[in-house]
Amino acid sequence: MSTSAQIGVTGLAVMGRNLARNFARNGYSVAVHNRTAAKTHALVAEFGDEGTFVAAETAEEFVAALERPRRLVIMVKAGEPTDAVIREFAPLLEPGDMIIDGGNAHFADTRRREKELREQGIHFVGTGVSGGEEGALLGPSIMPGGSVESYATLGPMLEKISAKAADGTPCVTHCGPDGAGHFVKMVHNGIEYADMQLIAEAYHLLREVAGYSPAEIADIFRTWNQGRLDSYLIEITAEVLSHVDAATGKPFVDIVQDQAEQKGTGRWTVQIALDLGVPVSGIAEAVFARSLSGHTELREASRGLAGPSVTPLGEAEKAAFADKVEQALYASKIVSYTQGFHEIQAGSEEYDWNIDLGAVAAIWRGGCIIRAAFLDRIRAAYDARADLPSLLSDKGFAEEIATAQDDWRAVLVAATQQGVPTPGFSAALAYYDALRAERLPAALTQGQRDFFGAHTYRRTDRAGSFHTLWGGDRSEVSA
Ligand code: NBP
Repeated sequence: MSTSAQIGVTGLAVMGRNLARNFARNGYSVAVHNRTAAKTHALVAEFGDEGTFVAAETAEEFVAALERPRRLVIMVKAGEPTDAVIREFAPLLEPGDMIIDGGNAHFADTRRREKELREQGIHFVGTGVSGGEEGALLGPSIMPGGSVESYATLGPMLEKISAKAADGTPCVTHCGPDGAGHFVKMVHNGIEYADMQLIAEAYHLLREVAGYSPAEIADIFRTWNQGRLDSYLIEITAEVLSHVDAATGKPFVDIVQDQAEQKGTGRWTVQIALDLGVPVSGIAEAVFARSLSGHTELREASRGLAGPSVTPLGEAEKAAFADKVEQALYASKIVSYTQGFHEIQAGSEEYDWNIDLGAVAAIWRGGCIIRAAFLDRIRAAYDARADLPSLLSDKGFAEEIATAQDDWRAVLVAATQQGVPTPGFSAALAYYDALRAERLPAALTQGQRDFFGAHTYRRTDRAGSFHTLWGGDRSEVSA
């Protein structure tokens, strides 16, 4: 076999197959391989005319087909299958070769794999890929980690196959060393969970409080999509809400079971945030909302619990309420992204990744699920001030929230009075109010901790740690 392919893809299920085709369509010669060879042959038979493919049946053939240094993309099921593939291929590779893992790996696994392979001189490039099946084919948002050296040759190829933002910029950036790319992808997915939950709550409010039909709500979302909420998720929400089930003639959204599933990246985002001490309450509520929806027996057992009697708004009030919901959704969205970017910043500091937050916002503008006009604003905020303490510190966002907050609060009052759950909107507002508070009740918490556990506290008026002799004369001692 000739040593000709510029890149290889192993793992040819939906993602790998489409990524391989994307490379080929962009003029690269692509070696293709899959554990079950039938998929390799099917790809070449069906799409061989799209570019240059080199089909390999065995790992040896696959490696032999790649030009040096080799660039080998793994697109298999994340977890043990990725380790199995690495075990199979690594002994066949040489120093300087690159293994690019485009699966949804946990960044801690990526760090481990990168370290092990580095000892053999192999570059392991953990790479987040977002955009699903279609993105993989037409241009995903790509979040590579790994060495600067590997990015030097790999970067231009990834830039070519990536999505392009409206201004033509490729949606790919070298996020940082080892697990940085998969970390950024993890938080991307966490933010995606939050975005979806907030949209779901907006829908729920428009349906239950305002009494709009799914088709009417679809129109409202279409209007919102013309403004500052312009995004892929808002766009597809309108599509889903306007879809009518062919079998029953009912709105599609009414015939789908209301139990949301998840694959785990949202949960990872929250777990890691807990480890890093970053309050991602909006993302956490989104993950919990999905898990609550799946507790069918618990929900069944709770059906009879008392709630307020719901009286939908009158015709005259509906449109004004919808405008308020838009404000609440936008303000809550700013908070979700504030929390997500805080987590990336904290991860970057913890692992010494030096992640450019503005560049991350820029590569999410196209190709990925959370792509949105809004991300241009975030990029501009970080471009204006790279060490921005929080997105809420950006003057533009702060002003928009200042404008939105009365409506945001009014929507939550209505939701509470009508008994419509809004965990995402509520968590976002609580976060906002907590951050801007002059004093938090954490002082009382510290007092309680000192009372039962002598955990000590710091005073507002002088330095040091103190303990009050709660069981004695309640005098204060230095701790
Ligand atoms: P899947 O996650 O369904 O994985 C199927 C592929 O893994 C097949 O090629 C299969 O080979 C291979 N594989 C398995 Br399973 N175990 C293996 C093993 N022990 N050794 C070698 N190969 C093995 O595919 P996907 O949905 O295309 O996703 C690929 C990756 O991309 C995943 O990590 C996923 O999380 C990530 N991702 C997916 C999406 C999406 O929208 N689907 C988006 C972004 C990222 P076989 O054909 O022989 O069974």
